[in-house]
Amino acid sequence: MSDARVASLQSAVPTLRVLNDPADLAHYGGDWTRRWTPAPLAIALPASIEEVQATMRWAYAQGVAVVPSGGRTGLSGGAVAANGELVLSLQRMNRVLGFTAADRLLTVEAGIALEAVHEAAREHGLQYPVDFAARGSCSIGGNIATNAGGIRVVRYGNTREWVAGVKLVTATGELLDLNRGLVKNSSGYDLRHLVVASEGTLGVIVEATLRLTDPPPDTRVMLLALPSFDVLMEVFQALRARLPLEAFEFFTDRALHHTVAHGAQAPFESVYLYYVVAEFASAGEAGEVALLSAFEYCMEQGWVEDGVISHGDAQAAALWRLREGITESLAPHVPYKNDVSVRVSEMPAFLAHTQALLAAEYPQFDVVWFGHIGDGNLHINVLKPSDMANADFVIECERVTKLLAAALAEHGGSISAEHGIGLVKKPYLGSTRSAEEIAVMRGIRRALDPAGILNPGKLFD
Ligand code: 2HG
Ligand code: ZN
Repeated sequence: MSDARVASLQSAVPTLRVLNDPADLAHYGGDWTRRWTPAPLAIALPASIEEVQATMRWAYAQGVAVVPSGGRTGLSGGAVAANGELVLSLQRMNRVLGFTAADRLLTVEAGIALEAVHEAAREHGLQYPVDFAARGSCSIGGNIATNAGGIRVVRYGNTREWVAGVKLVTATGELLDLNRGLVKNSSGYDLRHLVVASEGTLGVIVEATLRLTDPPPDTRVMLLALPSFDVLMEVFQALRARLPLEAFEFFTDRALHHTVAHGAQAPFESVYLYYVVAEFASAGEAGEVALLSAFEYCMEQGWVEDGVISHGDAQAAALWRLREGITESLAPHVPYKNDVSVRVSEMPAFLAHTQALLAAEYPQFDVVWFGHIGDGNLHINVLKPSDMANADFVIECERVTKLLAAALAEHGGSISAEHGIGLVKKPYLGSTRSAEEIAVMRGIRRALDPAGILNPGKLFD
């Protein structure tokens, strides 16, 4: 049956590269969650918009479900194909298509890696400021499909702010050219923004036009060890008031434990409860004076237990590794991930509430907290005890997520800050969105994909 379908696809789109040997199905059918067993029908690797359109026309006519696929670095199961879907990988559509200096706009195919976008922007003396650790593997299409955030949101905002245009192939194979790089366009619904964070349920993103901006003149990185989260929030406000903040990230002693065990260099002789990695734009002597005086101010308040400011790129990179290496260092421990957000002002209360809750209910779990302070975004990774079976661990972690969802409802937060809902958080969407809102979302999905063939089962059923 599946062979007949693959043959039918191949004859409908003769130029399309189609893979279906077991190693490719396993490779393209999963993502970084590694929770579902990949079982796609086949993998389509189009090289042009026309091939994407022809593939969608075939899928629509045949009633075949399609999973749009980028770098598959997602952590919510949004790109998993475990039910005989056709994976439509944008991997071969990874070119830079053009740059216009007057607009400061870069047009790229959706399968291009985030890091390649950074490089292309640099070649024009500009920057694309969305950035995070998966930059080398993730694709811009996936970034848009999840409204990816990362480490510079406090200064530059999420991916959404930088998308000036999107080309989308619909479930029926039509091509929509949304917003076309315009700055002002008050001509009805902004469908481009609907596509951002749609997780592959409204169409296949094939091309994006991205805004670029000036890079900071020079940056310096600071690592601080702090005694408590309340102090950390004081430091955040004091530094933000005094310096041009580019990033303000935190992690706990447990996160440091894992990155050091994974090969990172311990920054200080002692271990402390909380750490901040902050980056600042710093130009010339005035920048240096402002940096030192802000640092001294924090010391004088008695907030800082230990601290260091980077001198040179190598040291800055080493300090960043302590934060950016966390996900990789946790991977061997089978982490169950939560990616939540509350208002920045609500973070201390939310953290105190949930830390106490988890310590009381789940003392056996190693829970690793880190994230993006300036964005109110906490990553809560629960690690599997080595003597616990995988299936039991997942059941326990779903309970943890239920506790978190209830706490988030109380604190006015969201069950997904930047990773998306996918399969992992689908049962908890209702803790963040009202029933009426979800009904509107379903209606929008039906309008764009009446047969429900695009990424079915993701976001909501
Ligand atoms: C990060 O901020 C990423 O490093 C990954 O969003 C978070 O691994 C995680 O839980
Ligand atoms: Zn993050």
